[in-house]
Amino acid sequence: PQTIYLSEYRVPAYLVDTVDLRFELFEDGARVHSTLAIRRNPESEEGAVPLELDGDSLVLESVALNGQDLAAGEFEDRGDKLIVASVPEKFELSVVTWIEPQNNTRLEGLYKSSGMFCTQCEAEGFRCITFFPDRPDVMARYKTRVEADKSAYPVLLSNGNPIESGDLDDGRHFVTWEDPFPKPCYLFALVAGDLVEKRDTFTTCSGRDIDLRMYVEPRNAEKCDHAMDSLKRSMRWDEDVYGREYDLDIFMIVAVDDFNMGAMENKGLNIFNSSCVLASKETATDAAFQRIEAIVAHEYFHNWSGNRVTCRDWFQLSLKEGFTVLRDSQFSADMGSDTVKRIEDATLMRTAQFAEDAGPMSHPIRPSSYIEISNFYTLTIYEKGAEVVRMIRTLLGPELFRKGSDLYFERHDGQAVTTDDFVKAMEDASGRDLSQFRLWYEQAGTPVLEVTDQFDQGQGVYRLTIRQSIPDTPGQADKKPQHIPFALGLLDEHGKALPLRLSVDEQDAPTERVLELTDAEHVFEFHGLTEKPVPSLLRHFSAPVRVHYPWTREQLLFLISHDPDGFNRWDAGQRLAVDIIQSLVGQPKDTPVDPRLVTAYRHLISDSALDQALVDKMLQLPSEAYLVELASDADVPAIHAARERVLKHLAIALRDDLVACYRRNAGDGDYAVTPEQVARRSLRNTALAWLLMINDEEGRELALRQFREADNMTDRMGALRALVNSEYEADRDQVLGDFYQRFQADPQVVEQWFSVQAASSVAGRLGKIHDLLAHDAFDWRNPNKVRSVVGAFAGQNLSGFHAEDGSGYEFLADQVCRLDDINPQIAARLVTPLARWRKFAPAYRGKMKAALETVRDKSGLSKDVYEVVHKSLV
Ligand code: B3K
Ligand code: ZN
Repeated sequence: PQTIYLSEYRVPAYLVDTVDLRFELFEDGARVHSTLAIRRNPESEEGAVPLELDGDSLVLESVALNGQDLAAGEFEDRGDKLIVASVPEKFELSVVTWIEPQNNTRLEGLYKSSGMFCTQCEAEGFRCITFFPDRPDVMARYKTRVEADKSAYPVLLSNGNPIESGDLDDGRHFVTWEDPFPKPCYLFALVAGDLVEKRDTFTTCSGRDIDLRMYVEPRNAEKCDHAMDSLKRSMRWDEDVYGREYDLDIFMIVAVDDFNMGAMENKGLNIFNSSCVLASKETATDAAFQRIEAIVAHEYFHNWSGNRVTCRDWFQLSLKEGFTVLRDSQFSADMGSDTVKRIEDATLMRTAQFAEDAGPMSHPIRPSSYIEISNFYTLTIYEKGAEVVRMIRTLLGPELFRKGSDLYFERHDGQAVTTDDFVKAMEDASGRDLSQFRLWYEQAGTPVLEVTDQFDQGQGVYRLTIRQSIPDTPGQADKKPQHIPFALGLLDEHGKALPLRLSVDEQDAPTERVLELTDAEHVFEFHGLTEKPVPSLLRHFSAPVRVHYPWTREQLLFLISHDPDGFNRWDAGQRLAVDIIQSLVGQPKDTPVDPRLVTAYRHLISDSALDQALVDKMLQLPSEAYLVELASDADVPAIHAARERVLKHLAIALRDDLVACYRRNAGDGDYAVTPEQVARRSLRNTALAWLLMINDEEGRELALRQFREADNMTDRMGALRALVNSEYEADRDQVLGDFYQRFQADPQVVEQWFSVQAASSVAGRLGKIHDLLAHDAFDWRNPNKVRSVVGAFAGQNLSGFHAEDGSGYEFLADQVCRLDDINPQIAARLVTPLARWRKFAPAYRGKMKAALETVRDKSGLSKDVYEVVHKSLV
């Protein structure tokens, strides 16, 4: 396969002004008539070169230039390219292709999902529909006529506004849609199906009424309210916080069951994975409600950050994704708790993005090459990209950042631009120099900050030394220091926040500062202190970096109860727990657990005056995945055992406190997804889970009762998960059976049922995983099902996956090979846990590598899987 380089970017030789599409949809295929108004690009130096259009899996029926059919020698159909050697400066090209959506299992381009037609064009799916210059810097106005059987497909949708509709012969009908905004083809969408419509309206800040519509299968009609409410909140928030008003008269959301990722921001017609949009309290957990709100917001926010201003090329993906993730994260923080959202974001970064950044696929947020762009929809592009934009906001302050965002949208409206254009707008609006900051876009790897300190009693000066280094990553060594905003505070022995005086005579110094690191080493001096303070470092996770500081357990215990910054209280708790668990890895079973952890947890559980949402986060021990990320030569079963040992130790010591916590948090009144209720449900589910870890009879009864009496999925799933992870085998089988009986008609709930088993180190043994794959409800062509069994096993059931005999690795390799022929995008995601083989202890490494080699040797390997496997084996 071919590698594509950013350095080889050239402006397109030809531009497309308008696209006129006509889709004839049938059961055995679809005919696509496309007429493009094309002209030579005045900005291209290439001149009168042949016209090249991209294609993939198309059957070409005819090509005409200015209405004249082209003869065989006048064009060349190379499969992946349609080439017309000689074209005038300005012309109309008409192409007819035949495609087979019903056989499209890759779910790219036009395909069928539960009987309806739908599309996914980002990044390069439009070329599976018709021949086209499939690159985001070719922006055109689209008119789309959809024709299909009227009774099977009463609803026919595309981007923009409907301008015409009517009946045709043979029981068929058509609707024509027109999108007034020029767009790249990756934002094209089409839907045809037998769907129910849910309507609402939103009045924009300038008083325009927008028609809001959701289209879902009839059985899901009652699961739309939450997404619709989330949409309205997002629309209002984007006006209030970013000054962005919606531009079309209609905004549509469609739910489909078979979808490669979460959702897609097609202009005016967002298409969602059903699991990321449909919710009722009976079928969706609190976490799902929150995820839906965030994804609805994310896709809506793309209307400006992505659609009105789009990417010049796919190397600029983080331009829209990083900025939009930041926007949705700010939105979620505003809808709930700032601290809790920050804890969730930092956890994802530190657990999964840091791992990616240290692995074989490590890449900067603006990569400089790729083989398959689908492999670059990563945590780095999305989450680290958002952290980078967040740092710009921290450096500029909220007002100047908003000024920069306004300038960016105004300057580039209707254009396809680069991450550099974004940074330039921020610089121009603020007057700040971000030249060194741009290294965040070019250099991969997670910066490491080594922090040491020293107190000069005589002078009353506290000296903080911070050394920055960035590890080598594939293709990048000897990196330059980056520009890092580093937020900190200092506490005295009573926990009082001290003024941070950077000079002896500084008056009214603040108690929190953002230091700017630009050199490999900095020494900061804080004056006017009488004793050595306790530092509270990298508050709010002010940069996506690792901080190493020789904290003592006393200091961490002190910060857990005294840091005025909620985020860093949580962080101190995590560091303490990590330290304690790490010290037990590989140690004899009777090695004592530091009793101070029990004291700290007892205090947390029983203090109802504390913010319960924060308490709930603080009670969660660092995950196995995080502990693995922190380790080198990771021995997963040993890490699993040490963590479980601490968990059980805590559960035994705090048994009565857990029961009290459970009872104190029981009963919410009417179910609502408020931060307060979410925290209560989560706390009592944590209490249940811990009680069942130690075979507590009262816990077992509470769990069985909660399972039976629950009126919402959070409670039901909390009880189910606790029982599934317990040693009460008969109860486990009983509740799993009941659960399936009750919800078997609901695919989204069946997915949860699969994953609670596959992710369990107790219930998810390999034999069980094979049973799940053989289950009637399992379907290899449905990405959610694959993720909920194979993905959950390899990604969450770490001790099962890393079984010492290597059976988990062989299993994953087999499934990846099998899936590669069906859906290469999903197969390439699934192979990631194996690709990280270098991270693990020698006994595991060799077996992982061998499994990876069997994938490498599969015949007809897709370029998606090829890229991941080869980069990991070099
Ligand atoms: N932009 C889409 C992701 C498309 C992924 C293509 N493989 C969803 C989003 O980020 O909003
Ligand atoms: Zn996005």
